[in-house]
Amino acid sequence: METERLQRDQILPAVQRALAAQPITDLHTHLYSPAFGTPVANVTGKTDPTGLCLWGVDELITYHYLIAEVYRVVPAKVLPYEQFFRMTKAQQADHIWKHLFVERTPISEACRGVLTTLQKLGLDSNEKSVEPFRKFFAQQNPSKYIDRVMEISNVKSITMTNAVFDDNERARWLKDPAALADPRFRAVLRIDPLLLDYASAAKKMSEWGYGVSPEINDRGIEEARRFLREWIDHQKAIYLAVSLPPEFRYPADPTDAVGRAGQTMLEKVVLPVCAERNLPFAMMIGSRRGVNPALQDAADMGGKADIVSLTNICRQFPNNKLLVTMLARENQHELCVAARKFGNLMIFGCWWFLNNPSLIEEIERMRFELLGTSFIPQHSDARVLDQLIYKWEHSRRIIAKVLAEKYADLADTGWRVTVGQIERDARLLLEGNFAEFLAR
Ligand code: FIX
Ligand code: ZN
Repeated sequence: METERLQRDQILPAVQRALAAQPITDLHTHLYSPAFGTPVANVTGKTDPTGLCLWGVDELITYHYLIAEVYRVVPAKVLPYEQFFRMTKAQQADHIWKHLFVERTPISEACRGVLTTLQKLGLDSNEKSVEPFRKFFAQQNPSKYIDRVMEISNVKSITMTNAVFDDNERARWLKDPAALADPRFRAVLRIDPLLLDYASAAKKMSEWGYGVSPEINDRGIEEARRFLREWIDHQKAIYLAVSLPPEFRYPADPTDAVGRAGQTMLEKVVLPVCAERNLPFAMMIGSRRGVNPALQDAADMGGKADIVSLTNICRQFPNNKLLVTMLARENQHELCVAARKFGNLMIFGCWWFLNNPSLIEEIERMRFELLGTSFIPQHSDARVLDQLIYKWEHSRRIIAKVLAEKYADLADTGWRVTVGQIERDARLLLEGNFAEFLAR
């Protein structure tokens, strides 16, 4: 069976089966293990209002994607932003459920995601209120619930985003790092301020005891390297990461002092430490922060970024491994072409506003055509644990459709398409390419 030629009508079901059976390594999420504290009411009775481990129906419904969407329906003139953010989580969820799920049809991808998640958990989403769902979630034990979500979504490894300049998160890492260890979760050292706002990063590093000054000098560079090395060890980080605006340029404009400080940190601190530890550096490029700041986490949008800057980095730092995703649809083709030129560039995911069926389909098709199977098609970016269920269910379905078309095209040439090949490719796409890139 493994090596038998599949008939045309057997291809799609075989691809769907292989992708469903393949355990996933999710390489970029904003999820945390329960040891980071959970604000969600649960059977253990232990809650932590500033905890980072988010799960459950109120978190699902108040996802920042849905906050943005409810403001299209009930504008700020009717419900001022400050008033919304002063409401409790449950009140916010009730407001969103009423306006997006009861009084309108929940067609958008973010709305549909809540419905898929509830369905896969065995809940009927046809409810006028959130209350019946709350009862189900209040009975869960967070750690066991994580196992259940991972089983339903077939995610075997969750990669966190650990913002070292975030005071809440940093305090938790310093308190008891051993207590944070959880084999289901792996850490990523996220360092945005170091590249985007050197002045404030330097101030913090200096307060924390590193010999870093506002003017960059040799000692400061060595101390910033020490800071990264110590935190890589502390978190056991598997890569370092940054999210960059569309305006990011390498090399920076000589008149842009902030950009030049970021360039020095990139060239002299971040990339050398990554190379020395053989860790990838992830660049997520194209996020324009705070377009409507009153929307808080929902305030950001995207913009077209500069591919030449990326190819400059790939060329000048051949000993660095770069994991890259770009937010603009307009950047996707040139990003694929760049990946053909540089073996140290691994492209991943359909990020944020691209994580919609129509765009995933177009992007994956283009990637298969330009790169074969040598890329990482998706990551979830889940902020709420339960979102693993829908983000992966929806993406898997599209990847299967596109991949099956490609096998059918091969079958047309007389090539023998087999289950063995399909399973090998499913492993590469959902787990192997990332694992091999880390190990390379
Ligand atoms: O920078 C990032 O990692 C982004 O993914 C997030 O900041 C963003 O808010 C998000 O949740 C996108 O899906
Ligand atoms: Zn993210």
